[in-house]
Amino acid sequence: MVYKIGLVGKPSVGKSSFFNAATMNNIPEAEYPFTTVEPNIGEAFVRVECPDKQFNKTCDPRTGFCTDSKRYTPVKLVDVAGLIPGAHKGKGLGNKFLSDLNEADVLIHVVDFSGKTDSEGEPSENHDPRKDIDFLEEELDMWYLEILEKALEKFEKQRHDKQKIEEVVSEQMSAFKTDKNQVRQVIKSQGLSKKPKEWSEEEKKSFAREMRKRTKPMVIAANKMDLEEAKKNFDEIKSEKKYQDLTIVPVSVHAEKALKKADEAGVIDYLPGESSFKVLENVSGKQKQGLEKIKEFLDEYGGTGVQESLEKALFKELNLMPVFPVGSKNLGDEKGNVLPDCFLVPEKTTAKEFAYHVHTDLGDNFLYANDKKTGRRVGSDKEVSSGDVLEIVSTS
Ligand SMILES: Nc1nc2c(ncn2[C@@H]2O[C@H](COP(=O)(O)OP(=O)(O)O)[C@@H](O)[C@H]2O)c(=O)[nH]1
Ligand SMILES: [Mg+2]
Repeated sequence: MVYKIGLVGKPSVGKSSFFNAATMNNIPEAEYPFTTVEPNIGEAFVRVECPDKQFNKTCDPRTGFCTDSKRYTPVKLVDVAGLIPGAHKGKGLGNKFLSDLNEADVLIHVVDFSGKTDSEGEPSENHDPRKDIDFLEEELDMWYLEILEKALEKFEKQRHDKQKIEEVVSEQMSAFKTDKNQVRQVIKSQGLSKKPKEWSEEEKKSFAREMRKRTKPMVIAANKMDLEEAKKNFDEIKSEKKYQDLTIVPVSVHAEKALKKADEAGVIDYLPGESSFKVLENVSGKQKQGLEKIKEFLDEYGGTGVQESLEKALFKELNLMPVFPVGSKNLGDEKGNVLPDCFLVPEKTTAKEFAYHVHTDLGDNFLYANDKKTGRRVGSDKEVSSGDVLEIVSTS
């Protein structure tokens, strides 16, 4: 499966620009709301360490690409329509937004840290980015709350063959990919009574909030960090207790785009996500100045933040790890391609579950796996590790 990352946020924060920079497509970007009406789905990449070097080989990726053992592995990126306050009531493109959102495994909330756009995405000065961070969370929480209330109504109306509260709620919230165990855990963690009738408004809210946190993991892309005003906001918010638990990445989508364009034009050598680039041609004037500014930015933040946002979403928020399935001969498939595939799998995936990720038949007929790095046999229940190279041996 290819994971899907949803780009969310109010209009004019740079979602489409981010999408373009990460996918290098060209769709409209502008300073007016709702440029993006249909969700745009594109391919972006996350970097993982490729094991080819350890085997003294060069890999032949079936998808994505690999440079110097940095394997760029595909993910889907969705540029979701801009969200404005009240979306859960269907304001703006609210309902459409919410249904697109359901399809994303993880979100990147793009926030304009420069404060130059107001809550609705119109030009402004000194807008507080905290408001945007808070509003998106609240908007999502309200949406979860509404669904919870429907579930509570259903629960109270039951007559015969009563379902448990966690069953009713998890069914109602199935679009969030939850289950009754998770719902039960959340009820417990919030210290809620066994009788939902007794839940106060506050308790319902805290339940909704906790469910949202667990089912919609999120990275905050603090965008427009190339603008003077953004730095102060960033430093302040980063050190505030209220925002400590959030994953906030400093980003300049403009810098990423400029570097990719200069790389394409052969002016510089730049690999997405790197903290530096090499100038290849004699540059002068405006271009030189522009590149110098970007260099300063990279020196300060260690990258443009675009790549880091994608990678934090998958590796920090979703806790995924790369595992490489190979055939029996020379780390290749039947055509002789070396390390052709890279799968991203959740933590605690067992060898047999991994086999199912690769192919249902391999899972059904699983015997054991060979760990190509250690030469050891791996049993079905053994958990795989990040960077494993596994040959799956099956009966068929
Ligand atoms: N300074 C600066 N401006 C940016 C950056 N990213 C996007 N913008 C500008 O913000 C405006 C809105 O961008 P757009 O991608 O259309 O936002 P969307 O409505 O969220 O999709 C455009 O004028 C972009 O050029 C950035 O990294 N730095
Ligand atoms: Mg847009």
